Amino acid sequence: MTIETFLSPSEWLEEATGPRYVRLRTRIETAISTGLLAQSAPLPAEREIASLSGLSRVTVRRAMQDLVDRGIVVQRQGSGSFVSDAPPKVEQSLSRLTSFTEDMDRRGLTSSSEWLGRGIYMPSPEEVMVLALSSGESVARVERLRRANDRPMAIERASLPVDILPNPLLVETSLYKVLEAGGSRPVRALQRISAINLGDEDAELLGVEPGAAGLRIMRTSYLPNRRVVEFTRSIYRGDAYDFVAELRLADQ
Ligand code: 16G
Repeated sequence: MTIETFLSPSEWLEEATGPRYVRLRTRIETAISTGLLAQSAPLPAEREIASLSGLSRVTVRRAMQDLVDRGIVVQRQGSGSFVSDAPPKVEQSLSRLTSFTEDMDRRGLTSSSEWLGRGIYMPSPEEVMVLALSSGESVARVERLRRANDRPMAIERASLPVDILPNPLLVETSLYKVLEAGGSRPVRALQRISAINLGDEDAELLGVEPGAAGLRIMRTSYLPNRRVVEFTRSIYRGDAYDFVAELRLADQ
C-alpha cells in the first residue's frame, strides 16, 4: 500500500472519533509506526494530503503542526515535511516522580520494552552500598531498552532489594505498577543527570552513531520510611528528552 491510498478515506475517517485533525494525525502516526512511512521519508505536501483525504487545508495544517510539536515530523524550509529520524521529544518534569509508562501514556505515546536482563543476581559493590544490602543478600535486576512508538528512547537498568521485588519476572510492562501492587511504590527520589557521549554498544541499542550525545540519569528512590527501594541507571538518547524544572524563589 502507498501512503496516498492509506490517506484516502474509505472508512478510517468516519470510523475514528474525535476532532478531524486528531483523526488525521493518528492516521499518519499509524503509517509511521507500521513502517509504511519510514524514518526520514518525505510526507505528501499539505495540499496533496488535503485532496487525498478530503479534509480542509486548515485541518491538515493543524494535524501537521501537532506532529511537528511532538517531534514526529520535521519541516524543512523549501523541501517539505519528513518523518523525523529522532525519537519523539518528551518533555519531562524534574519534580514529579513518574514512571516511563506513565510519562509516555500522558503524551499519547505507546511504550514498549526489550528485555536486556531480568532476574536475581549477586550484587555489585555499588548496589550493596546504595540499596544497603546485608552481606550475602542478592539483588533483583530489571534491565530494559525502552521505546516510545517503537523508537528507542533509553536503556534502563534498575536494581532493587529482593524482598521488594522477589520475582522480577512479574514485571511485564511497568515496574512501578508491580511495586504499587506490592505496596512499595517509591514516593520520593533523587536524580542525578549528566551529559555523556554514547559508547558503541549503547549507541547501537539506541539506534544512533557511536559518540552521539546522551544523558546518564541515576535515580535512587525511597519508600515513605526512607528505605531505598530502587537504584536505576539510565542512558537516554540526547535528542529524546527535554527536562523541565520549575524554580521558585526561596521561601515562596
Ligand atoms: C522511569 C525512571 C526509572 C523507573 C521507571 C519505571 C527516569 C530517569 N527513570 O523511567 O527509575 O524505574 O521509570 O518505569 O525517569 P515503568 O513503571 O514504566 O517500568
